[in-house]
Amino acid sequence: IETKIPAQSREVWNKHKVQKFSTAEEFEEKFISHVEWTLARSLYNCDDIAAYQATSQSVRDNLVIDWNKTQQRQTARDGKKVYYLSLEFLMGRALDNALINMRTDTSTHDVGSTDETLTKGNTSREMIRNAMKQLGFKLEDVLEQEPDAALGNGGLGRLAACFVDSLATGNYPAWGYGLRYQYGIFAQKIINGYQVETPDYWLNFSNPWEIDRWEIQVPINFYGYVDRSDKEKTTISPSDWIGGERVLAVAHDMPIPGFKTSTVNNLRLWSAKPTTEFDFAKFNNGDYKNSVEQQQRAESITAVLYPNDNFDQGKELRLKQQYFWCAASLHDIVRRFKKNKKPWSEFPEAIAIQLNDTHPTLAIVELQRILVDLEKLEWHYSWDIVTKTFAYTNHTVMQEALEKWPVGLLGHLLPRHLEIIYDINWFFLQSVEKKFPHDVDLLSKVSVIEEASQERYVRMAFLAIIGSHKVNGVAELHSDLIKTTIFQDFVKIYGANKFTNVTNGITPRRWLKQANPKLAELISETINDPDDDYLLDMSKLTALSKYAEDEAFQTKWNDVKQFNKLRLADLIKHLNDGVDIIDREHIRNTLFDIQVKRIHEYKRQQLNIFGVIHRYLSIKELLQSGASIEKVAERYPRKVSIFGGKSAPGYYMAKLIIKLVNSVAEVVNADTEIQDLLKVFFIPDYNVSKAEIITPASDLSEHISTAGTEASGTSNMKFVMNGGLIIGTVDGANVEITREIGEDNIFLFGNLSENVEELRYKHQFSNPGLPEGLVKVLNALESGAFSPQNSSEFRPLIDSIKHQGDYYLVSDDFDSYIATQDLVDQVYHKDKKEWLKKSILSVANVGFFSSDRCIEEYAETIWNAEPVKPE
Ligand code: GP0
Repeated sequence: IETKIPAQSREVWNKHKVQKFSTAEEFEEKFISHVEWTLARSLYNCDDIAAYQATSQSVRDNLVIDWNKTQQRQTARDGKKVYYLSLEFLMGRALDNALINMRTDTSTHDVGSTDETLTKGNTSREMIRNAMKQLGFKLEDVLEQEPDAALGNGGLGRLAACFVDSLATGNYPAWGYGLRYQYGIFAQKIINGYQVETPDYWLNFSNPWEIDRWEIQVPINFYGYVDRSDKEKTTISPSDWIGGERVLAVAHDMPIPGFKTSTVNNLRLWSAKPTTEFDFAKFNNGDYKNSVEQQQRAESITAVLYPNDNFDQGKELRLKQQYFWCAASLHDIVRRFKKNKKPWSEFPEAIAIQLNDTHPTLAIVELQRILVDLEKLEWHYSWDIVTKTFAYTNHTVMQEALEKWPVGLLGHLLPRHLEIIYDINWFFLQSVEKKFPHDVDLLSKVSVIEEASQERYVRMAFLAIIGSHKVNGVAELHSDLIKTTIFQDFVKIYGANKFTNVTNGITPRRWLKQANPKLAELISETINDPDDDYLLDMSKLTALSKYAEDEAFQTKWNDVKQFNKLRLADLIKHLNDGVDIIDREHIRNTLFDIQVKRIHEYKRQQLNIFGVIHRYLSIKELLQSGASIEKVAERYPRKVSIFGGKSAPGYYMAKLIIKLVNSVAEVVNADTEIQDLLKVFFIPDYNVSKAEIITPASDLSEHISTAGTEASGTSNMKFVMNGGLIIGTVDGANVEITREIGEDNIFLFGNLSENVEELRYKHQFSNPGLPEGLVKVLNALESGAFSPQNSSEFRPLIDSIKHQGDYYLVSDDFDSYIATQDLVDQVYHKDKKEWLKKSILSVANVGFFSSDRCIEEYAETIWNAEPVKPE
C-alpha cells in the first residue's frame, strides 16, 4: 500500500508522525490540550468528569497508535484470525485497566528505553497519578467518574470481557463482535426492599473509549420473501431474498490493550441506524409521521440489552438483534477475507469464529447463505467451509435457557434463512439415517426442528452443533454433563471427539492487580517479581506456598484483607445512606460472608438467607435460655452476610428472594439484643466496578448452586484469587478449584449431581420430613416474623419447598450447609492461622484459572491460531 503514496507526501507524514506520551510532562500537555480542544473547557471549569474525559482521551491516543500498528502487523503477517461473537461484553470500566495494561516492555516501547517512566514496575499508572495530582486531581476520584460499560447480564458477558483481555495479552489476532446497546443491563434500585429497574444511561456523556466508524455501514435486511420466479424449484438452488425492511449497521470500535505488550486488539460493536433512503412514497401521501416512525424502528434494534440470565424469553426483537449482529459481523469478516483474493477453500484456514452460546447461531446460516446465494458456490462445498470455520461454546444445561424459535416467527423475519435451516437439517438427517438406518426415534430427537407440540420450533443448540467442528463446555463437570444429557445423541452421531472442555478463566489483571492493589503489591514483593510477570505466568504464584505458615507473612496477608474489608465497609456505609452497620473496631474478627451473582433459584440465595435466619433464630434462642452474649458469641461469632445481584425483571421468585434478604436485614440489623453478632446487607446495583471492591473483601464466598446446574461459575475463581475461601457445592468449576487448591482449602457440602435426578423424583411422591432446622426457619417465615405487614408475603418461597417438589433441593442440602457453616466459624475464629494458611495456599494454586490459560487452550485445540507478536 505504502508504495502508492508519493515519496514527498510520505516524508511530510513521517516528519509529523504522531507520538505516544511517555513522561508525566508529555501526559500533562496532552491532558490540557484535550481539556481545551476536545472538551472546549479550561482550568476554571475542569471538574472530575472533565478530568476523566481528558485523561481517557489522552490514554486513548496512546492506544490508538498501537491499535493502528497492531492492525497493520496482523494484516501483514496474515495469520489465522479469530472472531469472538458474543451478544454480551460486560466490560466494566476501561481507564484503570488501560493504565495497568499499558505498561509496556522496553523492547516494544517506541519512545525509547532510556525513559524509565513507562518501563518499570507500575509506573505508568503511578506516573499518571502523580501528574494528575500536579494538575489538581486525585486519580481515584477521577476513575470513579467512569460509568461501567455494562453490556452483559452476568457470567457469560464477563467471560467475554476477560477473553478479549487475554486475547490481546497473548498477542492473538482476534476481534470481538457484539452490539452497542444504548442501554446496558438496568440499574437496580432497592425501594422498600424490592428491586426496581431503571435505565442504564451509560452513554449520557460521550464515551471516550469508542471510535465511531460512521463510514462502515452494512445494510441489513429483514422480512420480505424469497423470489424464485425464474429459477428451478429445488430446495438447494440459489435464491433471491427480497428484504422487506432495511436498516444499517454502523461500527463502533473499542481498543483492547494487552498487558505488557503493544498489541491493541479491537472490539467492534454495531449500532442500528435507519437507511438514508427516506420513504418518499409515504411522505408524498402525507404520511410523514409513519415514515419517521419506520426510521425510529431501526434504532430500537440496538436500544436495549435483554436482561435475562440463563433464560430464553423468545421475543421477536431479540431475534432481530441476533440476525442484525451476525449479518453485520459476517459481512465485515467476509469483506476482509476477500481483500486477499484467496480461494474460498482457504477460508477456514484464515478464519476461526467462536460462538459464545447459541445467540450467534444464525451466523452459521448467514455464512452458508453468503456462499451459496451470493457467491454461487455449491451447497456441500460451502457447508464444508462453514463447519470448519465455526465452533460453539455451551454455557448451560438448563432447559429454560436453551434457545428455540418458533418456525413461524423465524420464517417471517428471515424467510430465506428458514429455508437454509430446513436444508441443513435435511442433509443432516440423511446422514443420520445412513448411519443409523430406520431409527425414527433418533431422527426426531436430533432434528433441528422440534415437532413435539402444536408449535414447531428451531432448536438453536442443535443447529450450532451441526454447523460447528467443535463444541465445548466451560468446566469439566459441565462438559461431561452435556455429553450425557442434552447432547448425548450427538455424541452417538459424531463421536466424542467433537465435544471438548475448556474450563473458564478470569483475567488476573483486572481481578487481582486492579481490584486488589495491596495484595498484588504484597505478592510481587514476596515472590520478588517487581515487574509483575506473575500476572502473565500465574504458576509463579506457587512460590507463595512456602510462606503459608510464616507468621510474619500471615500478618501482612491478614492486614491486606483488613484493608479490603474496611474499603467494603465504607462502600456499604455509603450505600446505606451513611448509616454504618459494621463495627469497625471488631472488623478483624468479623467474618465477611458474601454471595454476589445474578439472583436465581438454582444459585440458591434462598438457601443462604434461610441459613442466616437459622443463625439468627439460634442466637435468639440461646439468649432467651439465659446465655450471656459472650457465651453466644462463642457459638455464633461475628458475621456479616452480604448479598448482591440483579433479578430478571420478570422473575417473580428471584425478586421475592431479594425482598426476603432485605426484610431479614431490617429485622436483624435493628435487633440490639444480638448486638453485632450478625448483620445482613443487600448491596444494590451489583456490577463490575462494585465487584472490584467486594471481591477482595471476602473471608468466605458462597457458590452453592444445586449440583449440576451451574455450568462453571467464574466469581468463585475471582474470590479465590483474592484470598477468600469458598463454601460451595460439588458443581461447575468448584470441582477443579478443589483439585487445584486442595480439598483442605475449600468447604464443600451437599448432594452430588449424580443424585439430583433421583432426589427430585422422590420429592414427587412422599414429603419426607423436612430437616428440623429448616422447619424452624419456614415457621418463622410463616408467622410473619420478617413480614409483619403481610405475613403471607413469603408464602411462595415456603410452598416451593413444602408443596412444589423442592426442585432445587434446598431441603436435601440444608443440614449439610448449616454444618459446614459451623465448621467455617470454627476455623475462622478458633484457628486463624489455619485459616490464613488456607487462604495463602489458595492464591498460590489459583494459577490455572487465569483466562490466559483458557485462551491458549482455545487457540491450540479449537482455533489452531498462533500469536502475532510485536517485533
Ligand atoms: C450461562 F446460559 N451463563 C448461560 C446464560 O444465559 N448466561 C450466563 O451467564 C453463565 C453460567 O451460568 C456460568 O456458570 C458460567 O460460568 C458463565 O456462563 C460463563 O461460562 C455462570 O458464571
